[in-house]
Amino acid sequence: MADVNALTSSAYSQALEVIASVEPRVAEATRQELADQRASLKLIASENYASPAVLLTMGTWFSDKYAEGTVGHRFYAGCQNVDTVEALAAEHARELFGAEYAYVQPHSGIDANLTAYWAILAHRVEGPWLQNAGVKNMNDLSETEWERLRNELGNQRLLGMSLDAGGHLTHGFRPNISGKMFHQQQYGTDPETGLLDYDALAAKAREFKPLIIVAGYSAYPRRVNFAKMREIADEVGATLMVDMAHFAGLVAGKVFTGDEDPVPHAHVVTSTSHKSLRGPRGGFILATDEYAPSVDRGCPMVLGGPLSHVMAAKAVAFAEARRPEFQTYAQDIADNAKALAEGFLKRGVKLVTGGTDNHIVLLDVSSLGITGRQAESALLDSGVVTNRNSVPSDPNGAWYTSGVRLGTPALTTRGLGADEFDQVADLIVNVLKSTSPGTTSAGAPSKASYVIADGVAEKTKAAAAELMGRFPLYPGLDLS
Ligand code: DSN
Repeated sequence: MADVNALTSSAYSQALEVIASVEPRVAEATRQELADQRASLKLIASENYASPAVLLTMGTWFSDKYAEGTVGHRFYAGCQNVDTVEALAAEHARELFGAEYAYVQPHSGIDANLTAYWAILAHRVEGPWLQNAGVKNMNDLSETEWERLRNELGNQRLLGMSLDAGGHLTHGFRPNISGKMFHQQQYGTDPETGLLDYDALAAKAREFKPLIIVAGYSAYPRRVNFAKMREIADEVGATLMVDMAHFAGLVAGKVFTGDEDPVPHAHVVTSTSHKSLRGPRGGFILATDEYAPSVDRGCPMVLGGPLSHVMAAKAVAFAEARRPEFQTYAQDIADNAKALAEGFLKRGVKLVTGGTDNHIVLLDVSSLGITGRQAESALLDSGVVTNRNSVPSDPNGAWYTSGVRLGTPALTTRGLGADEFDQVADLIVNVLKSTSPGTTSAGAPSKASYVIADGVAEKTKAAAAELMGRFPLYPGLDLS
């Protein structure tokens, strides 16, 4: 078999020369991005490193093709090759997740969620309303009827997990469009344990009677019982939508099975392809056959033209995730998160929910006397890339925060194991304990500025680069 590393090296070296011939600064930034990603500890829970095969698939002339519509049913001519890659991506997704139907066109997780919301509204509200009115085509509605339908669509209810409990902006957060297009209510976590309180959620659902219950999270470090969520949805007549963007890799890799696998329990599942699933940047939707025809209308009713080059890369990534080694990878993600959490707990750092059983570890840095923003900045100076995050009922709000979210998918891809994640915890704790709040230019206490004890950032940066040097990113890829 060909030496993939050598091929990748020459492919990228030559590609960068071609780019440099037009705009050398873009070629240089691209080289620098690789150098930076190679040297730093990437602990952003939603990031990963896609394989060279996935990355290379994105850089082709599929980018030049319009393909609005669906496979075999396009609004443009000449889509035969797009049909091939879109059908392949959908087939791999269905097989990988055991889904009845897959839609691989969404450009991102937010696009996937918006498409899913409109599909559910179309299936549950618009379709029955039109049928009731005896109207086949929306364009045949009188202005008065149209106004009534719009009111009906605009008066639906959504129940989702609150942002500070770990939910996503698109799960009904008021400033987000999802919090404006629906009457929304939010569920949270138990104030004592930080864990999802299914009884409180069920009580809220009974009272609020939402059309849609959204499950899933972007900063909750625990597993969810989707069978229980479906029971609650069924009891109140709601559609259960699960946003698995963060943990799709753990579902694909069979770490989350049975009640923890959303696919058999939800009506509609949305996801991204680039987080723990390790594919190209993009989104996709899985659904039961019942919801498929409405989801299929995503483009051009909600989405712009599909990114055919990214759909091709999704097909490659999903094929990779169907290999047995992906299951080992997914289990390693969860094992490494446990090791990382243990590393913090034994060094006295507080964790939201007291630990993890997925890929996320959420540090509560308030007891260290700093904000999440100060912690994030001090860590970045030290070669550790993370993101600040709210903790439940965060006194510092969503901008400064009291938390730092960490995730293991990326560094697990580089091959780090439990011992190295313990070392990572040690480096982070040392930086955080060496950081103190700074002051504003007027001398007032600041939630943003910070002071790191002399030499700590430099020493940590060197240790991070040394550790990363032992686990090279894209080994063999030489751009010199
Ligand atoms: N930006 C993603 C994350 O970091 O979790 C969610 O949108």
